[in-house]
Amino acid sequence: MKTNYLLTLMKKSRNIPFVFLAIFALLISGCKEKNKDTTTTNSAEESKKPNIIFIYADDLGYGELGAYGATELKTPNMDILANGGVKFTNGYASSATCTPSRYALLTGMYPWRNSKAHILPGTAPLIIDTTQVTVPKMLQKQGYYTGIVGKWHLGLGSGNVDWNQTIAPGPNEVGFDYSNIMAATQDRVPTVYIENGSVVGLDPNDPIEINYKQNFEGEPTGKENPELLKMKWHHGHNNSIVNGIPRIGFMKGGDKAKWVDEDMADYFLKEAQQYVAEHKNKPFFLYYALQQPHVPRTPHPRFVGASGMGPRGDVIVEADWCIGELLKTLEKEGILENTLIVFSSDNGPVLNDGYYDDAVEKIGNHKPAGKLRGGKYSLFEAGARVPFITYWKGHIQPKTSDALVSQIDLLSSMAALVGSKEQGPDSHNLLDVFMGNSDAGRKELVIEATSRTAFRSGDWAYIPPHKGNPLIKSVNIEIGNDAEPQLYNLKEDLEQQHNLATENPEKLKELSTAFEKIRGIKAAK
Ligand code: NG6
Ligand code: CA
Repeated sequence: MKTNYLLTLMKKSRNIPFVFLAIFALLISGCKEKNKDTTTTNSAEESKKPNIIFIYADDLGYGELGAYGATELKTPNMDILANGGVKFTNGYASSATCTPSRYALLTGMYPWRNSKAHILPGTAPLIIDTTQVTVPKMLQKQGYYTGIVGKWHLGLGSGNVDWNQTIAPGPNEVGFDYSNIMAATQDRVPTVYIENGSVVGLDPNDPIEINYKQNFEGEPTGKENPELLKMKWHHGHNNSIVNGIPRIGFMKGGDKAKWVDEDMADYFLKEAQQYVAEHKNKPFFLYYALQQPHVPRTPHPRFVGASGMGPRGDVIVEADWCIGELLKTLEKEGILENTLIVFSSDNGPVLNDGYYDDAVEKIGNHKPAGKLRGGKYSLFEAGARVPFITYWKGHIQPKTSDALVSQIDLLSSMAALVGSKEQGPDSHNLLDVFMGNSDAGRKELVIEATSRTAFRSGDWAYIPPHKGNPLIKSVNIEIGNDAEPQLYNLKEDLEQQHNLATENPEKLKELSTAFEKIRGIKAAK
């Protein structure tokens, strides 16, 4: 329109100076309009900041999803995410156990930098410093409402928690506006939900006491009262009995507040759905930390027998259903296309993790870790390489990416997404990779497993010498210990069957040097 007007004017007019004036005027008005446009776009974009949801499974292995090669187990909803988003084949948790991985996910800091980041008892104090940058804190500053629903396992209080008073510091002190959590794990006391620092449904006349060293007089235990058990313990897990399931740690009181294990999936799902519905008008962050398929595996009766693999498979089907229900809620509320979902797991798979629950007996041809060696607790690939998906309907195009990414990178990447300059100490901004626009992932990554560390660089994996048993017999998992250094080319040997340390001393030197530079000389124990 403007150009046509200008041409007509030029043709018609013989007054040259007037034409120049007109061009000048139009250019200025064009610029102004452009500026105006940009301002409008910016504020529109701001009010449209995407919601962010982390869905974080507990002990779900690399090979557990249909989209990652599982044929015996059906995971249609996880597959919707994997096949509709970026499915990472080299996506890592920071550790092969829970607490350290969760610590790194939220803080962007390697867990081995914090000597307290190990599998915690239910009585452990909070291990995130309240001054530390965290994903929810960073998002709060960008106008997000932030919430966690599900497993916490990062400690609560500052030591000697009184479970009958407000429990703090906890999630609400490290960036979450809302929290509804289990303190540690499903197999550890206290077996109660804690909402914004208060035990849900606590009867003040039946106060809760917790002790991880000794039992309370007269209280039954898994060890002494096998007749009270509906699930038998295999190793560990023989302290207090709750709902017929023996746990780690001793608990007294709080009867009415105790969770019903079979209802836990429904409970957390409902909380997550309600949270989403209540906060849909503001950008929100939700950390939905599923408890499955961690022990004790207690599917709701609706899912018993659903997998043909016993309780472990059944709770994966249950978790998959929960994800489907949450997706439906996002769709119903009209916010699915304005919500970035990151799906992953805190560590690799384990079958027998301390209870007789048929996980080993009924596994059939299912390969929880796919082709990977090891499992939970392991420095081999199955320990920390996990399903890792970014999904954002209409914004992320489906693809499979081989880029090396870690959950530790989410802090700096989410910061970049929402326009924050904050960064985690070890967190790389890989936003382009998470959005599927680039495959330039990390060059290297340190992996942790039960206080030991190893290294990934390019296609190579290096495991420094570690003393100790190469196999944890009770769980039947090779954890990567060897007196000699190990070096694997994962491109040619994903299964880690051929140690090339002797054959390729140059590569070994290259990786061990790079590893020690990041990790420090104390790396090899
Ligand atoms: C181990 C438990 C295991 C599990 C794990 C934590 C025993 C013998 N084993 O100590 O069952 O609870 O801790 O798992 O008690 S994690 O996924 O939270 O790291
Ligand atoms: Ca775990």
